[in-house]
Amino acid sequence: MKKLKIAIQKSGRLSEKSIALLQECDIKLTQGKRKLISVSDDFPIEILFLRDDDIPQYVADGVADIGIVGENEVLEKDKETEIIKRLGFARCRLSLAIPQSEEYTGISWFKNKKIATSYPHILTKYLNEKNIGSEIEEISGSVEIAPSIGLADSIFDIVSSGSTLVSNALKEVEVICNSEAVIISASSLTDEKKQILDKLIFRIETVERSRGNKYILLNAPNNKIDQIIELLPGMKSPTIMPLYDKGWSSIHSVVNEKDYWNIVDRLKELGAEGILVIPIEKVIF
Ligand code: PRT
Ligand code: ZN
Repeated sequence: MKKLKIAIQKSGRLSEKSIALLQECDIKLTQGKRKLISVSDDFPIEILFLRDDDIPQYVADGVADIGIVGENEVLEKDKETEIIKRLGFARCRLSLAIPQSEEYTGISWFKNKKIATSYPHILTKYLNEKNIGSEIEEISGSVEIAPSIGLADSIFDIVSSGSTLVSNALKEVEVICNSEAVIISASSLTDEKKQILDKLIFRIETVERSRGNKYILLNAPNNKIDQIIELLPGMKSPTIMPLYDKGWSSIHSVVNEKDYWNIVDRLKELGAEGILVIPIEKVIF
């Protein structure tokens, strides 16, 4: 059987979460991440560990069928690939920043200014749209020090918490785009590979849905069941079973972590007893 080749970052901000996601999908890797290629025994997938900058090109060329990469790299490299799934991690933004001592007068501030960046393509596109003529100084790392060493007047770079800007006496003045980890795919895959990809996406969506969900069991007086099930809609509807003790029932349902404590407080007020909350491994619809 053909294998789906998936490119992930070899080492960096995306690699651990990419591997963790595959593991949560029960795709077990048989070789360490130091190896260039890894094969999973129980799922027809082959993993290529690459630099994130190279992933869009490898996917566009068909060397890899899909890849997990930051959206910023997808936009910058602008290759023939398609974003097929957003993954919600490695969130950041690409912003223009200027020295804190400068007064910002709007986007025209950048006219005839030198901007240091590792993302010249995204920046050029943006400046052209705004009709601003600036000089772009392409550098591959430590962009944030460019103004202080006199290499540029300002920068265009990735911002997450903003602390790198602050510690370099810079301020963020324009957010050009947002980014998160995404799965990209080549525009045409064989039917066989598409089927494996569909299975992988189904597993990822199952993992996403299962996150934060807990199984809850409790005993409740029968006259409070209606009010209790309003709090516990469950996946379809809660299971209710009579207890040996007349007038009492056992209720089973699913709750989400984020409103869990509020629900437990309300359940206690309604007379629920013996509340058990159990982790859920997977929720499959
Ligand atoms: O070696 P390789 O080329 O594979 O890795 P890399 O060094 O190019 O990339 P890496 O691992 O640093 O980042 C991979 C991806 O993570 C990026 O392409 C983004 O999609 C995403 N990401 C999320 C980030 C950040 N957050 C981030 N904060 N990438 C970089 N940063 C850097 C940024 O360059 C700046 O220097 O962190 C600094 C800003 O962070 P704050 O929190 O101080 O604002
Ligand atoms: Zn990189």
